[in-house]
Amino acid sequence: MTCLFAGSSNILSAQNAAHDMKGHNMNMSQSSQSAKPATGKTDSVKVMGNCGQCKTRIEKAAMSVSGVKSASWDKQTEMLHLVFTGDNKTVEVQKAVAKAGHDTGPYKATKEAYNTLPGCCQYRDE
Ligand SMILES: [Cu+2]
Repeated sequence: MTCLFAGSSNILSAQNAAHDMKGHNMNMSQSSQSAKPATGKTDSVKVMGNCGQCKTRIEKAAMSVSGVKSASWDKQTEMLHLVFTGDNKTVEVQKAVAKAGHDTGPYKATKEAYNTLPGCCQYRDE
């Protein structure tokens, strides 16, 4: 009973509000300030890989870089999502990841590093 009553009174006030808006042309200034996080706090980079083992290896390499708060690699998109404690460490992360055997952007794993990967993780078509 209280629910019903509250319900109908809500509808009434909603109608009133709509009416008010027409009359007064409420200026709800929607200055859309794009609330982007400060640059360097997070980043995403493409890292080549195949499987769950790759994920573990890539994330471990990323986490070994100081200033990296969290690292998460998505097998489907092959994107490594990074969160930093301070400055952007993407380049350092990419170097570490390449050293672990995974190509990322301009940083390529050396043949030696690549060859240490288990067969299931060898993502190159050769
Ligand atoms: Cu793998």
